[in-house]
Amino acid sequence: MGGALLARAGWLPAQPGQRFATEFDPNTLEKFVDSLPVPRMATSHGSRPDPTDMMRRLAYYRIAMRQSTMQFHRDLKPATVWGFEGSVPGPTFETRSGEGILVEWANELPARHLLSIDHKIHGAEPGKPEVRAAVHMHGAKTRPESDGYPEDWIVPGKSILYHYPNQQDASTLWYHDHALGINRLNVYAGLVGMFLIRDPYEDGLNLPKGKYELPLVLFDRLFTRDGQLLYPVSGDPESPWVSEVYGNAIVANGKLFPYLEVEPRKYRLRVLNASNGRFYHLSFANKAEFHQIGTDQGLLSAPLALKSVIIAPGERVDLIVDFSQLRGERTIFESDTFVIMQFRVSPERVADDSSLPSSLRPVLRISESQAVKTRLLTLDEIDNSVGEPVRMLLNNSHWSMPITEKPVLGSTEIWSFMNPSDDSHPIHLHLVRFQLLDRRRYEPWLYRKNGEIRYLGGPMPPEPGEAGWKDTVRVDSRTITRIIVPFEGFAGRYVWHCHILEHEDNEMMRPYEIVSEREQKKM
Ligand SMILES: [Cu+2]
Repeated sequence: MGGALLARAGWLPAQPGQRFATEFDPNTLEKFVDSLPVPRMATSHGSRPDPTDMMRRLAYYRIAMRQSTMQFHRDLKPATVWGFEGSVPGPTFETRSGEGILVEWANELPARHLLSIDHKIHGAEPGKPEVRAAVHMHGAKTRPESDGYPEDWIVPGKSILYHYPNQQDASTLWYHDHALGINRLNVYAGLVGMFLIRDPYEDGLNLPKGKYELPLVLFDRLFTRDGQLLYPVSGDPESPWVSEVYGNAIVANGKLFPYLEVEPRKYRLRVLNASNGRFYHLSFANKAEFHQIGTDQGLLSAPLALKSVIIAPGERVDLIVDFSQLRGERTIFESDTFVIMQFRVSPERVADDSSLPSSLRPVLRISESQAVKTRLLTLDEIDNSVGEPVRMLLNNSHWSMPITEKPVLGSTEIWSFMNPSDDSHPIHLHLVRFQLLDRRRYEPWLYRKNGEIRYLGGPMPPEPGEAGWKDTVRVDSRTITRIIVPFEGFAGRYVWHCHILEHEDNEMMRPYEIVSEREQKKM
């Protein structure tokens, strides 16, 4: 793994040059005094006609983005946050595959932003409304007009109705802001929530459910002495953008160092990395084994026994943790040197009628021969004269340049991401699910000099926990990472981007367009 990935996961200190606000050290707080909150479930407000079939009606939800206050810890003053329904994380949606829903996203935020906007960043130029929001359902197969395209932002006082058809397998999706040029700030302020899709196949596996199934939304933050969110800025007031943000504490479901009382039995933890830039290397302090059963887009073919798991921003891991061997004990869930939370296992024996089946859901590997096209796409960091990053690009292209990636609806392509940088970039494609083919180390300097690709070793297969359906993939430092993507769903304009939000906001995002076969013939 590259040094930057290790730094993100917490093995190494943050890189020099980043202004690391050390105003307040959350480690001075007493740990395990707040119980882990579980976000409330989103509730529908009746039904509305299905926009694709007026004879049918769909459950209708209205979710407002609001400023509110919340306590991240018993001994911290309430912080001003922006949350869906005022809560961070927002309410969890629980939906069924094949049963579409409608969500009216309402921007009820104040007119002034909570954090410092960089008006030199594309999309956030002077004259643009300061507060804008676009809600993207990460991992959802939606029509382009419901995808939360970064330019489809709405201002306070406005709302927009999105349709989620849920024509996809059971999976752990999440929703968050995606407004062009300020998405990193809106998400940091708290605009994240979880969205679960269930289906009969998954129901039949008898996995832990009800109070034994928990979302675990993780993000890191910095705080001021009085408990407010602190978003670091560069030394230049004209362009406050910083290339990466690392908090000095990890927040779980909205609390610092929470605890959870559990029974000695199996639990299902649906873990989301909603951090702006930090990677986690999750494990239990007592080295307890757990099982990974799913990834971004649903179940793996079989449970995977692990003692630790890496999760990059935007990714999800679905875990089964069996506390039956830990009756009466306490164990800490951590990411290297960072304490996340404590589990307190009750001493009384309990019956556990849930299962951890030996096989889960078949994941048919897509053969490379099915790909009709291979695209080589570079991940680029543009530095200033003193080597500080000033911008990130995909394929050396700015957001506003003409669309160059136009896959045909129903076709399969291989996208090869070439990453010459020292950073690992988690790349996310909207609309589609894909499979990771391999990563291969290569010689970046030679490529820069004369365009020659010289590999430094053979292809590395996906890690077993990445061998399911993905929508976000780590393109590790100095590798060419290849994914195979069936472009299924809808024609239209979507985006692909790095999920390090500081990168995404500063142009490490590009539109792509899925064209129908008919349009393709005209081209
Ligand atoms: Cu990136």
